[in-house]
Amino acid sequence: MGNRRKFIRNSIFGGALLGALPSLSAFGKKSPISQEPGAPIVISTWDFGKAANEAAWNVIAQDGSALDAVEQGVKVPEGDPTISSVGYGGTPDREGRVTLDSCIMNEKGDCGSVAFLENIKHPVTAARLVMEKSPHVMLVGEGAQQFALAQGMPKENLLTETARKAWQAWLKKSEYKPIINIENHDTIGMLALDGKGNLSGACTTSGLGYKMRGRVGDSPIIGAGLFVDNEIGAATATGLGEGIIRTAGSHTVVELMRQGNSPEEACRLAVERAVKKHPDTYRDFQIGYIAINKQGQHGGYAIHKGFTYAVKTADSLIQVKAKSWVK
Ligand code: SD4
Repeated sequence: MGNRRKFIRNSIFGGALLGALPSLSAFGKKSPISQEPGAPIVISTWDFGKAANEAAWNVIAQDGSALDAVEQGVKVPEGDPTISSVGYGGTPDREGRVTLDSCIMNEKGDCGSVAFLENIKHPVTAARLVMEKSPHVMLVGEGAQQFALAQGMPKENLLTETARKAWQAWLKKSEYKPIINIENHDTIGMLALDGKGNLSGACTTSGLGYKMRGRVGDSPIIGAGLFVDNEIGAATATGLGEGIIRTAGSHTVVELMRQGNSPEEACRLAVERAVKKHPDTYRDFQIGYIAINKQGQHGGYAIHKGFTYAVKTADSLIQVKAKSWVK
């Protein structure tokens, strides 16, 4: 076994032991333990990324693949009814229906996606099934649901009582506008680099609260909400999907890394592009990107303050405050 591989194994299993100890929390600081280039890492958007990263790390620590890790990781917020922006318990559309968007992509460039999907609690698993069991990349709406059911996924009601009551209160005014940073209960995008040096990513959401029926955001769009290129790096997005799609956000971040930019610089330049594309409106909405490169370096950047992401390595689990365009 080569030195690098040995190091990776040791750091993974060292990390598994450390996992039994309380998580290190260094909000807003760099990782207290520097990583060997190429050592495994999992990052994901917002504060709920921490619990999701732990689940993903359990896969990586057992020498599992980045693909399995990101699926298991994002299933945590998908299944949590208290999180109002992903999966079960998600905020419905303006007609009171929970419709989910999700995608997944592996190191080979294989990808799968579902959009406008109803009554399936784990859309990321449906997206993976599209990737692995269908000849297509993307299925939407009824067809996506039919496919998920045919693959053995259960049909479930995803509208919780809390979400139903909030929707009914919203109906009284029916004012629709994006709320900057809907603090820490937004889309989860997750990226992982595993012990074999492979990258994968997943992105999953219930989309903008009280969106128009049929609206699909960036999260299930490969290249917008997520992009992985195993030669270079991976990126994922959160925030106003329309702005992310218009600038092919995550693909742009990966291409900027290909040009030699660090993950943070690539995210900053992609945010700058979105800001310039929306000169009259960018102050009213949030976009946040996170990225990792092949060396396992990570970075993030957002239009506005308040965007955080969680970083898990063998030695630590930290929450990072991303820098922002608007200071
Ligand atoms: C969307 N980007 O549907 C997603 C959801 C999100 O703030 O991140 N909302 O546009």
